[in-house]
Formats: sequence, C-alpha cells, structure tokens
Amino acid sequence: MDYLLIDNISRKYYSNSCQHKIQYGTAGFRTRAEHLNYVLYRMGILATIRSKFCAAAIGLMITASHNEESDNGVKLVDPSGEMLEAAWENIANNLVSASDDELIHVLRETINHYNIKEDAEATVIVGRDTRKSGSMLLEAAIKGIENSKGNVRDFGIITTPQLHYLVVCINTNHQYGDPTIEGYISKLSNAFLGNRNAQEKKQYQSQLYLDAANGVGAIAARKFTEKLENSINIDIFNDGSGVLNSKCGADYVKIYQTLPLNSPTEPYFKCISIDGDADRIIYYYSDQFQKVHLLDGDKIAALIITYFKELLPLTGLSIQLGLVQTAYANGASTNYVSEILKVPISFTSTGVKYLHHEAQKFDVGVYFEANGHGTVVFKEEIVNMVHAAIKDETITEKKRKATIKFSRIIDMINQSVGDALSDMLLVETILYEKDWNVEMFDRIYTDLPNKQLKVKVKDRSIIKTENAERTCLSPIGLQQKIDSLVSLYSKGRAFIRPSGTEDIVRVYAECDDAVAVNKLAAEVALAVHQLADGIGPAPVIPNN
Ligand code: G16
Repeated sequence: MDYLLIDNISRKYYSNSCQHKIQYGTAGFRTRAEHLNYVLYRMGILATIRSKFCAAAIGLMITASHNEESDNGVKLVDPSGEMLEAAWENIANNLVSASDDELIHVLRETINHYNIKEDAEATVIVGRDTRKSGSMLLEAAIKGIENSKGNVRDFGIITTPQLHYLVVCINTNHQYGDPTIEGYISKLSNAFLGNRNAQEKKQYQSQLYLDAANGVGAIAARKFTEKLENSINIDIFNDGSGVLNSKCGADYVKIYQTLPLNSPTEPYFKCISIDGDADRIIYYYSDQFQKVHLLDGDKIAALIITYFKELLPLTGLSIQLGLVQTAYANGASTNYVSEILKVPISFTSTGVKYLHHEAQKFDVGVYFEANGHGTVVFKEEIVNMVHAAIKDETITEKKRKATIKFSRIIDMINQSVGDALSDMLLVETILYEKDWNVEMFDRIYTDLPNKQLKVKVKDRSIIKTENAERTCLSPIGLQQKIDSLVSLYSKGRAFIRPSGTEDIVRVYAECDDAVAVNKLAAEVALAVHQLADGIGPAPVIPNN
C-alpha cells in the first residue's frame, strides 16, 4: 500500500475540506453530488481493502437511485452480492468522516485490526447509473482503487441489480451466470421463456407500459424487449429523454399515488414504474373513473406467495415459505398473507440490507418493501434439492413438471437484491399462468387507504426508533402524541422515521377511510414538525 501516494492524491484532489456531515445510510452514502468526490475516492480505497480482506471481488455502485438528478451516492456490494456487512459500514463512516490529516491513520488502523495483507490481490467491480455527475465520481473511485493497488472492472452504465448479479457471477466462478450484461439478460429471459407455454389466454395482457423514470432501467428494459418480443410487448416511456425521477418512477407513483408523467391514461392498461437504478417496481392502472390503483411491493409479494403456495405442493418437496415486510407494509397485505395464506411474516427496519438477511432464515424467503424493493431468496440446500428432484427418475411426471417450473422461477429471480426487471418477469409469469389481467391481480386483497408525507427538520438524527421503526423513542413525547392521534381513527396506524437516503423525516399513516387518512397523516406530520424542530412551513391539516 503506497500510503504516501494515497495521502498526496487525497490532499491534492479529494480533500475532505467541505466539512459536510454524511453517514452510510439505508443504501450507502447519498447527498448532493458536489459533496461526494472525496467520499468516492475513499470508498474506492475501502472497497479495495475489503476485497483483500474477503479474498473476493467487491462491487461499487455509483447511484442515488430514486433521489433527484442533482444527488448521487455510492454503495458497496459484498462478495455474495449482498449489501456491505454492517460492521464495515462503521469503518466506511470513520474513513469518510476522517479529516485529511487523519485519513492514513484510520486506514492503517483498519488494515491492522483486520490483519489485512496489503499485497493481496483485490478486484473492485464498478458500475454507475445515468446521472451526469457519475463520470466525475467514477474517476475519483478509480483513483482510490488504483492507488490502493486494486484492479478495476468497470462495467459502465448499468442498473444496481446488474452490478449485484455481476459480483455474484464473478465470485462463484460463473456458476450463478455469465458475468456480462448479455449473460444477465439471457439468464433471466431464458428462464422466463422456458415457463411460457402456447396455451391460449383469455384475460392475460401481454402489453405492458413501462415508466423507466428516465433512468438506466430504460437501457436494460430495451434489451429485454428485444429478447421477449414474441411473448410480451413492452412500451417504454420516460425512457431517458426527460429528467431523471422527475414526476416519474416508482417512488413518485408510490408516494403521491398518481400517474407518472407521460403515462397512458386508458383504463385498465397494465403499467409499471421502476426507479432511477431499476431496483424497485410498482404496477398500476387507472379505472374508468380515472382512479389510480397501485399494485405495490406488498401486493407483488402477496402474488408471489399465493403462487408459491399453489406451485410448491405440486413439486412434492417439503419447503418452508416466509415473508419479510417493514412497517410500511399495508395492514391488509399483512393480514392477507398471515391470516388467509397462513404464511409466517417477519418485520425488519427499512432497508434491503435488513430484509435480505431476515428472508434468508426461511427455505424460500420472499421480501418486499411496500415501495417495490424486493426479491426472493432460496437456501442453497433448497436449490440443490430442486436440481436433484429434476434428475430423480422415480418421481411422477406431474411432480417433475412442477419442479422444472420452480427451478426456472429460481433462475429468473435475481437473488442478490431487489431487481425491478427480474421482478417484472416473475409477476408476468404468474399472471400468465393464472390468466389474470391487472385488475384481477389487484383483487387479491384491498389495501387500507394510506398516505406518506415528508417533514423537513433541523437535524433528523435526533429521531430514534425501535420495534422495527414502529415506535419512536425520541424526541420524548412524540410517540405518545402519535398514539393519541391514531386512537381516533378506525383501523388507524401511523409511524415516523428519519429517512436514510434524503434529508427528511418520513410519516406513514393508514386507516379505513380514504379521506380521513390524509388528516391523520397531516396531524402526525404536524406533531413531528412541532416536537422535532421542523423547518419551513408547518404541515396543514385538511378540513375533512
Ligand atoms: C433505498 C433502500 C430501500 C429503502 C429506500 C428508502 O432504496 O435500498 O431499502 O426503502 O432507500 O429509504 P429511506 O426511507 O431510508 O429513505 P433506493 O431505491 O433509493 O436505493
């Protein structure tokens, strides 16, 4: 490790002089792009050290996903394709908060603490979304990697889930798939096409309208379009010609419960919104009264569980199924899965990094955040069992067919992280098999009316929560206030939490009345504004 070089380049080009406070949040470091140069340089170094420590390739993705175009961010991906291990998030925080004078000391301390061999091989797999600031930040990351003697494999402009996929492929010696973007598209498409039969469908809609949030997902979706043109027809809008995430994309549609810009308005068209780095997906349609119906992450998870509950018994294999949700999960979805489908549910804090690990406790763990971020994870023993059953000549033809179908489902899912396009293929597979249109999909349960708001406060770090973010511990008195507000609403529920990706506090409310829920959300937002030092105008409570 050439500490002198690292130090010189840091002071000369990537100085931490802006004193901007930043933490490794829900999905890495995320803030205004102009504050991130030194962060990327340091994360390039950290990724290299982590790669030396793990003796495996590490991923580094430059993206701010659903945030506005002027933001950017970086997250590191561990060798198995998962988010960076929690203990290393602290190291990332120490490294990024170190002054220029402290940087080398923090680096040396980490290397000694973890007994890292400085001359070990290191590979960092790099990708970025379409943000203009991406190329400048990439340069900083590459400098950090190269100066700490790591090898860079730059895959250019790719989606976040594609980067996760590439990391897994490279670290499993291509067992998970071919480590190229073509390999990714082929693996998922072939599995999807394999489960398509020639049966005539009466209700299924093969026409899809896809809002790509003007982000990198448009590029990936176009590649799928070419491969799948004989089975589904994907019309892409917000395809990169407009402003990233501006009045479009999964986050916008979910939070504002409205159509994105340029969306078709014809009733019952099957529409999809993905986000700026294509790791979230929301289905939606509007009815003949122009009412927008959202089929969010909760409903997608419920569809997947419903399907697995039907398919798995046909394989004859004994497989335990579970779901992981967060506090944002609509009460109706939780009720449907636990009471009607009788499938166990665990709850975690917001962040795929938490849901993913919890889901791994089940044989087949489905996890979804209501915002559309989710996937399915399969225990290795289950995958092996499925492969063995397919080869087993003693099982019935019916069981074999079901098992083959299930093994293709495994292949079509990007197990490393939520992947909007892989999730789309899975949903389309299920709808096709059930011969359902989007309205039939919507009918599996009826959402409780819900509302999300954002409140700006002086310092959101004063807000502390527990119980998977469902209880607010500080500021003192806020939870009691929320409880007393909620108690006035039938089936009322509300919680607040500081966002880990934006400088805001999020407010969630639900109850059984579509008008009243707006009032409840505003009342809770006002309580946050009053008790947590809100800045800007106070939230206004609607009259009815
Ligand atoms: C990221 C995380 C998600 C999380 C979302 C919002 O998504 O990966 O797990 O739900 O941020 O987080 P918060 O409420 O803390 O702002 P993305 O799509 O923005 O990377």
